[in-house]
Amino acid sequence: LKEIFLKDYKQPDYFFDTVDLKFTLSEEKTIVFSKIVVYPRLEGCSAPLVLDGIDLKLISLKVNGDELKVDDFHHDARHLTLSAPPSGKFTLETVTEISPQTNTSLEGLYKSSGNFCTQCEAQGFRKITFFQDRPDIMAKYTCRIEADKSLYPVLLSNGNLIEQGEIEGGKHFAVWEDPFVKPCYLFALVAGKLESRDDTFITRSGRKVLLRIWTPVEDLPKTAHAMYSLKAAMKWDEDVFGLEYDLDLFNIVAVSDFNMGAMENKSLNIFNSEVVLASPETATDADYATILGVIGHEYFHNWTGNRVTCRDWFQLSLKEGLTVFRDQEFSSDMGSRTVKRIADVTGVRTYQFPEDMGPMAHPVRPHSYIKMDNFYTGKCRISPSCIGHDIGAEVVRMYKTLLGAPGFRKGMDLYFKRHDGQAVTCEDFYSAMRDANDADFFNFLLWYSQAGTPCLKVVTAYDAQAKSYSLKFSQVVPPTPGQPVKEPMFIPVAVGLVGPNGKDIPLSSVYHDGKLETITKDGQPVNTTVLRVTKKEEEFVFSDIRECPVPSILRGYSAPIRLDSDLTDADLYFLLANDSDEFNRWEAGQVLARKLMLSLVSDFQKNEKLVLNPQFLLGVKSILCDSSLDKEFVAKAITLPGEGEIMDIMEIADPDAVHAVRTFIRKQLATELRDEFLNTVKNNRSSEQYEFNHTNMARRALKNIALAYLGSLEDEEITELALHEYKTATNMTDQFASLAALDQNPGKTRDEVLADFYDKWQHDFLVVNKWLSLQASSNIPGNIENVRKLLNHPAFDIRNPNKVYSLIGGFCGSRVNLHAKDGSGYKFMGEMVLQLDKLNPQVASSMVTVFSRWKRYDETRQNLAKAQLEMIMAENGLSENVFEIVSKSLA
Ligand code: B3K
Ligand code: ZN
Repeated sequence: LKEIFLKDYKQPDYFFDTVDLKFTLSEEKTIVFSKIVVYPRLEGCSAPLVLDGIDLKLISLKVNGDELKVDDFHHDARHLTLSAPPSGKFTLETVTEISPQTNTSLEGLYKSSGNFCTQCEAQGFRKITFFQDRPDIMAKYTCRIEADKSLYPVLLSNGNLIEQGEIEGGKHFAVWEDPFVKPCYLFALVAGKLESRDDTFITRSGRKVLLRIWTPVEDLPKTAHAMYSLKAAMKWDEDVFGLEYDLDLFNIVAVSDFNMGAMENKSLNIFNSEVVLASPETATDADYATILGVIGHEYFHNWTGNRVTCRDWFQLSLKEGLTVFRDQEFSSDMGSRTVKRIADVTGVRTYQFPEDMGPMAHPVRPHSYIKMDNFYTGKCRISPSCIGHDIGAEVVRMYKTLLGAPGFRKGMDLYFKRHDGQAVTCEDFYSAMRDANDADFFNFLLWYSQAGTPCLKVVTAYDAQAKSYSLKFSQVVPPTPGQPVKEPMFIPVAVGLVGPNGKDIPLSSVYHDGKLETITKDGQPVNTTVLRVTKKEEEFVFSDIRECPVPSILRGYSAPIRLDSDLTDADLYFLLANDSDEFNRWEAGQVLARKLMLSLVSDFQKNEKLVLNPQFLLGVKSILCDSSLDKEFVAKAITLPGEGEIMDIMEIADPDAVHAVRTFIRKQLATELRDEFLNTVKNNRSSEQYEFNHTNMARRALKNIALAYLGSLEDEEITELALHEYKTATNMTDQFASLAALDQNPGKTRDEVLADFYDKWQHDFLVVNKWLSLQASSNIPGNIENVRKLLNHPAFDIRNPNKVYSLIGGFCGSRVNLHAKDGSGYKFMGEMVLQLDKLNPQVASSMVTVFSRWKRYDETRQNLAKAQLEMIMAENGLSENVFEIVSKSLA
């Protein structure tokens, strides 16, 4: 098992000019014919040509039309090496046999529900044919597909359809030509029984683009929202970045077996059906929002990823960070910016920060990897709504924070001007941003190379006499594997000062580094300024501040760090009520909640009686009852930080205490605010037809969080209410929320309503997955038994990633059951990882991640988790994916 290092990157000795592929698909095997025009990078090159190839049967190998002699090449389990290729340009023809039918890894060419499809990123193309499987090999492709016409009436690949017709024996063929150069990870092929929803989009220069979303015929009605999302994304990219689609056809195919969310193959995006299909009856608001974001994401890759791609996989963030940033912005513009920001920051805290604290901690641009797929971080490790690389998006966001929207746009324009059609690096993006704006980014590049979440401490002081306000920053970047000592980072800190009247104090200058800096914009004072914190310790002093303000620091979460300020509870309540930066209003509530939860956790551990701080209760009440606020914002603001987030800030993570405390606070709030919550439910019911718009979604979000709080009370009136909501629901958002409210309390009603839900929806596998995941993630003590039973339920299938993420991944959602002190949760996960690894290493490795931070727990749990890791490590034939995570965890 080989570790690959960034520092070892070398340009390839040979480039590929054109790649002509032919696939003959059949039930037993698939034959892949490939004809590549190869040329050396440097004239007179005599280096061997090394091709990647895994699980391929080589049938024939020709150079310039002649079959190669056995002595002239070497073939092993991973490579095909031509020891002395001809000098100059030559053609390389291979014929290989593969077996998509038995490919359960869902990487390369495989079958899903009777249809053929591909997944090549990051390194799946080598499972299709012999190739230099690396993104800096960019070539022009044609692809001919031959298959049985009745079984596979639709044959798709990248680019334009240039020919199609019948062949004898009931077969037919299609030839596709992609006019753009691309790396092989963007190659795609689909063959099957599919129908399409068609629409058109006229680009701003007048090009008419045919848009087609392909699914099995029965799912077509559920593609309307995806089509809406696609058209919205195409328009948005033109409006915001001036980027237009570049072909006459754009295809999306939905498949039910897919390792992650979707894949941006050139003009043939392949999607996990979970992030395409939606109807009001079967999909929740959250699903609708995810679909919008993922459709946007994959579409935006056409420029950021496809037209300009990565030189090597270490540069993943070049395309993923940037494209996630773009989809975040798109969703913000389509809905509520604040709510989207809150959701994204919650994502960073839930997925990125924990990773930064564990053995897989790595910089945005890793220095090495064993299996690249392990480096797609964020939600994608555990859920099909993966669009990976949230932290990379935060880095891109910082450019925009520093440059402003127009400056950022200038940087993007220059990036495309310089690099269209190229495979480039993170520095190239950095340089474009810098050069287009003549900007001084100091040591900003450290964000790409230094791992760990920086912690920024702030000490504040008001000098009434001098009328000045000082912020003293000190930063620490914690050590991570292989990086014991860190340098201070360049942290953009957006700051406003809120006066006693609750309004922002206009700021015009700040004293820093011995100089007075003007911070006006167009000659006018500003409400928010971005401080450039670059040193280990550093002070900024605002002058002419006539009254003692409360500072609003890190507005909009201007950098992906942990902030530790000396603000008092009173300051935080003040910000919660007054901050003009809505994100920081929410954040003030979160900081208060984190402090409260931590102090109750310590009471719990000391066996003391838990008492809820009355001021916190009042804070929640005033937000809940403030009708001037956006309802979705209220829903977010009254949601407590997750259990994982609290465990992360404890010295020794204690899942039982954190769960007990979070449950206690929820129940207390529900008891004390029972009437307010009841009114909230009653006043926010849906009366109209389902619509995906912010107002309606916000109303449902508020109603359903109120119902969730009430559901924590084990009381008959509430059960009746929730049952009523369940029965009268006209959309899945409301139906599922009431089911989840009832799911909190074990007993007859819960069992009945779960059974009823299954009865209703057993024909719809996406809805059934929600049912699996709700039960699996239940905190009911001993729920592991139920989860084990569900493994044998007809609705479960271990070969389908979505089902695994729902049931096995869902189980990990219950911290108390996963970390049960009898070791039952760990044992279960250990068994599952081994089973999954034989079928699908990518899915297995996403599950094994639950063990990676075993050192964060008490000794008993450490020993139990370590035993599972060792058991997995001892297994023969472990995949590279799982090996990498387990070995790093044990190191
Ligand atoms: N680029 C893909 C992710 C591929 C993951 C490979 N294991 C999807 C996306 O970025 O949306
Ligand atoms: Zn992506």
